[in-house]
Amino acid sequence: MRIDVVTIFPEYLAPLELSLVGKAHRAGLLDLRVHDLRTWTTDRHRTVDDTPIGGGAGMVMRPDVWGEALDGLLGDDGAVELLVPTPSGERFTQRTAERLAAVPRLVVACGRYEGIDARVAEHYRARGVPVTEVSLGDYVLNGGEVAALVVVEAVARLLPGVVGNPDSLVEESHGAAGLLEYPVYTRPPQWRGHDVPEVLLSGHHARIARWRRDRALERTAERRPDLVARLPADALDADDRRL
Ligand code: 6GU
Repeated sequence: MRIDVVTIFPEYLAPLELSLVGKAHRAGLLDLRVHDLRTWTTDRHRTVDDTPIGGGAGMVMRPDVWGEALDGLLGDDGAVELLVPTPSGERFTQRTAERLAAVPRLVVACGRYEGIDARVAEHYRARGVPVTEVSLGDYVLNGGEVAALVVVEAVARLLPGVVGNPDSLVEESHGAAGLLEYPVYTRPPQWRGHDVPEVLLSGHHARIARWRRDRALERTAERRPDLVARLPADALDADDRRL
């Protein structure tokens, strides 16, 4: 998979060279390219923004500069999707990450200031490019760069070969079960007066699975009642309902 990220702060994306994503990049599992938007400016001051038409605070990113950048990167590749991080986007979830992991090419356009002129998304949609505006959650960041880090990491770890043991992807929070993950423990079995739950030391696999399921349900009900409400009708078995 190829991901191009366009930003006025390419250094912001440097952490993508670390850890699993960096390793995937070096191994050729992920073709990741970070571009400086100012490369596509033509004026002496390399201007990327201007005042909002209609008035108001802040600055808006100019469509002409973004147009030059995106024409080049999107080309006429029919298999590329444009992703625009913005607090006014649709919520970015594990389902979004799963969908994007199956797209051969992504271009992530990081806005700053009050955002990118709305005609940019409109223009590429009209040209047949799938455009998705995504938000991380209900709070405001200074620009799309942190969201680009989040999107690249969430998507890259789903690509074949990136996470060493693919079983790690099966039981995690926001996975297929629609529940948060159960609590996990390692050695030592006693630490500062806190014991690892007895059942986990029992070697009884069915009882361990039941205990983990109960804890996942309990935790989800407590912390994320919205997720319990959205479970499909057949998601709870007879044992689950005891809780
Ligand atoms: Cl994607 N961008 C910005 N600027 N702020 C956000 C966000 C994105 N998601 C939540 N807050």
